[in-house]
Amino acid sequence: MILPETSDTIVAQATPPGAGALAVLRLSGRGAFAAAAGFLRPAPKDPPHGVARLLAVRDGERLVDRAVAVFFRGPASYTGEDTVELTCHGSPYIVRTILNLAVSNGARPAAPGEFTLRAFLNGKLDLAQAEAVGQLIESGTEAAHRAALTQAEGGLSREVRAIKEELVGLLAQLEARLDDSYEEQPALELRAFARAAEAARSKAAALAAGYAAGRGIRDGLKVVISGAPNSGKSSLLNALLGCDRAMVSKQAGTTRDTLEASLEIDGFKVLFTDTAGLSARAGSALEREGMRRARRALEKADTVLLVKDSSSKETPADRGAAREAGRLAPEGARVLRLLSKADLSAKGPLPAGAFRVSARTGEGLARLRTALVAEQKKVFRDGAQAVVTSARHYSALSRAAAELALLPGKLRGKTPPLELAAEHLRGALAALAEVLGETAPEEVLAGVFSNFCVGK
Ligand SMILES: Nc1nc2c(ncn2[C@@H]2O[C@H](COP(=O)(O)OP(=O)(O)OP(=O)(O)O)[C@@H](O)[C@H]2O)c(=O)[nH]1
Ligand SMILES: [Mg+2]
Repeated sequence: MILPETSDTIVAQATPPGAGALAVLRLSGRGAFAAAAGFLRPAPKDPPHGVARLLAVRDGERLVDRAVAVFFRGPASYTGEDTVELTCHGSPYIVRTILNLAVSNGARPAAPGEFTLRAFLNGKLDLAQAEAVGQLIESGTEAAHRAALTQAEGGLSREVRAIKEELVGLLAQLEARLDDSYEEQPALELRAFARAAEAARSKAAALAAGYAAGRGIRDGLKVVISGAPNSGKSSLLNALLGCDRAMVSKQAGTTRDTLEASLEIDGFKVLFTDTAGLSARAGSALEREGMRRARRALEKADTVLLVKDSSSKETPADRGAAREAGRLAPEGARVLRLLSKADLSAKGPLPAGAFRVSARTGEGLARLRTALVAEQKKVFRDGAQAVVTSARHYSALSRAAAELALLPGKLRGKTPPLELAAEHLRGALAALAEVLGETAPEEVLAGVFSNFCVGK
């Protein structure tokens, strides 16, 4: 058994540890009301649903605190079970004492995410929604919050369910023909069938494709600043951040270690990495190590800012840096060309897609900031649509799309192999069901909920 026992009554503090004005504790399970009645006075008998009452918390005769208690009768609660929420004073001693009282009255301490796990197992949420609850708590920017909230409210689940329903309809058509030994069914309209399957495939693929932006929305967009030595990379980082974060000097080879700094742009988290300049001839072992780290950073970039000093002619180092960026940046990463130190050079025609920037005057920085998050903004443009932010969902949706891509090959010829087509449909349905947790194995559930905090 990987998942915790679900018939017990559980208790945990829902607010962060440490002293605070107030703390919230939660009990859930068949024995939740009885456990609470063991230490609340006057002991609530048959308490009304969802009504807040101020009660005394007593350890035997001793008064521990006065707490606001709310009783929720299952299934009309977050977990779907009988639940008690207690708001007490936020002293670690009071909280510990109440937790002990709950345990001595029949509850056990909850595991991480166990309340939400129960909500999932009791059908209050599907798995995609349950995962979004964890992301909602962690969301630190407006965009991450919006993506998590849409998913928690069932936005992603609705889209996945719609694709599933279409596939179930298609599978039924196939199965009717496969079972049809008396040939009572009219022949399958292969073209219309293939069109419907393609529509479903493209919806699954489009959702999966949103992950490129979705991942950045959740974890922050990784922007790596690269280029030849002395091209103005560290100055650019400082100018973007508006503070003196990285060392700058007119000597080439100033930056050795990679340096990270995060910034919020229009509600999106952006993680900048300043790197050592790339040049063909590294003098010292330290410089070589710096460049090795710079290359490693490039391999993880979502976007590369390729910086070229506009006040000097293109050098072999500039060309080398451009080559390295193209070679090392992951597939799908964007490379933005920046012509730096614009204040020192005459305005000329810009290569397509390039930016003129100056760390000294701030020229071009606003445009650059906007461009950095433009892709992510696009994802949200159509209102509250679902964005895939989890690798698990991305993988399941990609698998569903891949299965459906194999369908057309099984719908051709005089006697198309319909049983093989049905297999691909079943494969796609199974992958989609994983997103919602309908077929998720215990290890997957355990993995999802172990990332939660205790008390959620
Ligand atoms: N006039 C002007 N000078 C700049 C600008 N940006 C950088 N510089 C100067 O260019 C030199 C190099 O700047 P850095 O920011 O250290 O360049 P870097 O690319 O980080 O250099 P390394 O870390 O050595 O690879 C410094 O003397 C800066 O003051 C700019 O926008 N305008
Ligand atoms: Mg530098």
